[in-house]
Amino acid sequence: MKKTMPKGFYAITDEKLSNGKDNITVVKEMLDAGIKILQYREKYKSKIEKFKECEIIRKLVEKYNCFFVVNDDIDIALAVNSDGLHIGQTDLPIIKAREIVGNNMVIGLSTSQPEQALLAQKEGADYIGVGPIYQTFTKDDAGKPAGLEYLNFCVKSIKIPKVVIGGIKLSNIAQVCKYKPDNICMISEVTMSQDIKATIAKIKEIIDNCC
Ligand code: 3NM
Repeated sequence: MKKTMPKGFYAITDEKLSNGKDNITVVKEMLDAGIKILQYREKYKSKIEKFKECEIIRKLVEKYNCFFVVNDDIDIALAVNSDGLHIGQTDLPIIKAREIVGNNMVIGLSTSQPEQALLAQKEGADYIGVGPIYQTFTKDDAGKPAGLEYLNFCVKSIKIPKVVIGGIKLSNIAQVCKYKPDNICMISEVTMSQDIKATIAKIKEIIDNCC
């Protein structure tokens, strides 16, 4: 059965921005901080390295009852039986991805324009990524911010859950919260923080009242 993705803070890995720590160490800290959704996102490792990390993470998330999403690699998502797959505009179309993973896996698609969001919904995505809201240097090809205007469009016109991302920090999270998105992602604010547990506690305090 397809699991329902919880609302609230949506955590994502980024080893390059983890103060020298490896993905597994960061994931453990995030899980200890009580995250309920985790996306494994790793742009600089081989398939086998990513698969091995995902196998370890699969077991860890199980213990913490955390929803697990694999970014980009549809084969790894299937191999470790993740709860979700997150893809981008240059990956397989949603319809093809759905044919491959079946109906039991949540599929999310990154979008930054109204036409992309409308198409994602039409083609059966389970949620859309909405971003980048602000400028970010975490994603190489993030492009110019889509901004709060795009978030406003999605909140008003798109029925499937909206997962906001891109340049979101503790300092600007309140602006994003006003739109009541389903989920909020922050990568560098969390992975680069000296105390991941304390940072996530602060984030959850704010987000739990808005998502
Ligand atoms: N996707 P940070 S922006 C992975 O707009 C990713 O689809 C984006 O990292 C999108 O929280 C982004 O450090 C990077 O800005 C977000």
